[in-house]
Formats: sequence, structure tokens, C-alpha cells
Amino acid sequence: MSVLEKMTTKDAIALEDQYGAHNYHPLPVVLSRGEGVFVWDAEGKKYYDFLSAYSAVNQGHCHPKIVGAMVNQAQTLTLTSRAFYNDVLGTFEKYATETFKFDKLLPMNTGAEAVETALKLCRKWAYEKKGIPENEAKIIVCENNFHGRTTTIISFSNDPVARKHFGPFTEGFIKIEYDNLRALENALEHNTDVAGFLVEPIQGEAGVYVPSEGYLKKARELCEKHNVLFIADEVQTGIARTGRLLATCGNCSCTDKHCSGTPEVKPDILILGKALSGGAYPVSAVLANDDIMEVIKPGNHGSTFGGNPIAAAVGIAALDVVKDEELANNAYELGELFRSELNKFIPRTPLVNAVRGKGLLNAILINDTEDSSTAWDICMALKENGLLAKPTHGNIIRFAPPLIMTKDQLLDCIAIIIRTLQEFK
Ligand code: IF1
Repeated sequence: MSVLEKMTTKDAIALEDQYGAHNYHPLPVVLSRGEGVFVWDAEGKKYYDFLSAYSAVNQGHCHPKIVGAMVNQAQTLTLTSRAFYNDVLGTFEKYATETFKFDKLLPMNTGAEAVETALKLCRKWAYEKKGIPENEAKIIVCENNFHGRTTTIISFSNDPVARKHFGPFTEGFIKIEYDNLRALENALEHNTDVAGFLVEPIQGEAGVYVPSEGYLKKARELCEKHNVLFIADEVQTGIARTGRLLATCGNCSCTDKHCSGTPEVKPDILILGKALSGGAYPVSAVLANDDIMEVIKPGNHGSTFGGNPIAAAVGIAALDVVKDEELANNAYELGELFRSELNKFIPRTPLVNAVRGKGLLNAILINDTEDSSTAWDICMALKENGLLAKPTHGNIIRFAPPLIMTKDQLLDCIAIIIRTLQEFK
């Protein structure tokens, strides 16, 4: 059988079911093509993508500029390993560090790898710069965090499904409540040897939980006071998703498309992934200034694929698109429209309790229990009506379309969502 043979939805699902590990429970839709804000299934039905591969496809599916850069580089040089230099990585590093205003970048591939890198960097800084005794460094993390799937990262998760039977776990983490400055202050005051504080500017997996106004800024100040590194995991919130280039840019009203904003909060360590490539290729990175990054010496850390020429070319193109198409501004404006339109509708339906989010990272809270199937059933109905979204935590539906969406398309999507909720009894 040719691997290129056209597949029906039924056949594709049956194949994955038989030959693939069952580590996911996908919506029963098989996608075979994507362009911009749209995807098509195996039978040719067209959908609005309202997940964007969990915010990796911010620039839209198969963006010609990104795909062009990828194909061009793939035909020239794909991989050298870091045993040798390649002639694209430096340009990407310069562009990304100038864009995000850090001295240096350490390239990796996946979000989890970048989080691991940040944790290692933070620990090494703590031993070599802060003077914490060997093996004593602690990193403060938040309850209900999601930072990836590696053994160390799940060591400080509190999701039983992600953790159970995967121990023993990595030590050295202190868990505190998210969006609670008192808890952070307590943890900083009552623990010695704290090296860092790892935080998501908005908790995505927890259900698009936006912290209180000023939380990140004050948390950052507390970290500074205690000489603790503030580590922002912007894997999901970064690259214009929340209406700013970074969620830590806060409420900067800057409209200059070439400005990363005067950040409300400047992290010591910034973690990026997902949309750093526009979803074309796995590209992640850790950014920091020299006083921190300089603790990493040859042999300390690396990856066969991290910083490869394709990743670098794709990363440059992906950031170009964000700037050229002013995706942060678009996400900001469409996000305001999305929430205001849904807020007009919500009082008229018993099905939805609230909409929340920032920019185009939003969620609606379904008026049912976490173990109910209502959110799943709504997503199935949305699928029938031509819009793809996925529930999280049973009763929350995340809405995160590509940021290249137009206002008319968004209004069309809002109409689909409202019509679907109205049909739903
Ligand atoms: C899956 C969630 C989203 C992330 C943050 C690091 C990573 C992620 C803040 C790791 C990844 C993904 C992973 C994906 C589903 C998705 C997800 F629901 F699981 F939590 F987006 F909300 N930091 N999030 O959100 O990045 O190693 O995956 O590249 O199926 O696990 P990765």
C-alpha cells in the first residue's frame, strides 16, 4: 500500500488506533490539508481551526513565507549538528535576541526541552553565581502548571494523569498557588537556596487562567528582591498570541510593529516554542542575558537538532510574519471583539458561565461538572458546524484561532459558536 494513498476518515482513525500508542483522545476528525485559518478533513470538509495546534500555528497553516524559507533551506542544508557551525543559526540568534531584547539565545526543538534547558540554566547560575551549596537549589513553580512531559517537568506537575506510575521524580521544586503573591513571598522568605520562579504568564492547560492585574510585575519584583531568577514559560502565550509580542509585555499600548513593547515584566529567562516556527517545524529557545547565559560552557548542554539550519531559517521567517502582518495588534483587537460579542450572548444561555482570556487565547466555561461530557459534545457539534476546538479539564473549551484571522472571519466564527450553543439542548 502506498503511503500517499488518499485515506478516509474511518481508515485513518482505524490505522492510528491499531498501530499507534493510545496516548491521546483526539476529536474524531482527520485533517489532510491546511491553509491560513482553515483546515480540511479527509473528505474535503472545511473547518475554521480554533486550536492552532495549541498556539503553534499563530501565523496560520502553511504560511507561504515560512514554508518557502523551510523548503529553500531544506534543499540547501538540513543538519550539521553543533559539531560544526552553520551559516543560518547566527542570523536567527541575532534576530531573535534583538526582537526579544536579550543578549543570548540557546536553541532547542520542543517546548519541554526548552523548559528543561531553563531549569538547568537556572540551577547552574544558582551554584556558580548565587553561591547556593551543591544540590540544594530549589525552584518555585505553580499549582496546575503545564510545562511539558519530561520526567523532571512532570515531577512538579499536579495532574495525576500525567504523573501516575512515572516516578521516581526529580527533587528541588516548591509548589505554590498561582496568582497568589502572598504564597510567593512566603516561599521566598521561608526557604533558603531558592534559585528561580517558573511561571506561565497565563495558565493555558489549567483553562486559560489569566492572573490578576499586576501579578507578574509584583512577582518579578519579589524575585529581584530575593535574587531569584524569574523564568517565564511563554511557549503558549508568546509570539503575539495574547495581543502582545509576549504576554509579559503586559498592557504596553505600543503599536509600533517593530517594537517588542516596553515590557511590563522582563523575565531573567524567557522560554519560547510552538509559534517560534509558526508550526512548520519544532523550534524552541531559551533567552537570557550574558550574566546568566555565560554559565553554560561547551559540553554542558545541547541537542543534535537544536539550532539546525532549517529551524533557524523557519524561525526567522516566522518572526518576520509576526512583525510584517502585525499579528500582535490583530490578536489584541480580535480578542477584544471576541470576548465582547460572547459576553453579550452569555446572559442568554444557561450553557456558558463565562468567557475569559487575553488576545486570541480564550476559553468559555461550560455550566456543567468537570466529569460531564457537555464540553466534548459541544466541540462535536462545533465540528459539525465547521469549527474545530478542544475541551480542557472536561468543562472548559479553549478558543485559539490563528492570529492572521480577519475581522469578518472572526464574526463568522462567533456566529457559528453562538448558533451551535443555541442548537444545543
Ligand atoms: C500535549 C496542553 C497546551 C506548554 C507550555 C511547555 C509546553 C507546553 C506552557 C511543552 C505544551 C502543549 C503540549 C500538548 C498540548 C499542549 C497544551 F494542553 F497540554 F497543556 F497548549 F495547553 N510550556 N503544551 O503549553 O511544549 O514539549 O509540547 O513542545 O499534547 O502535550 P512541547
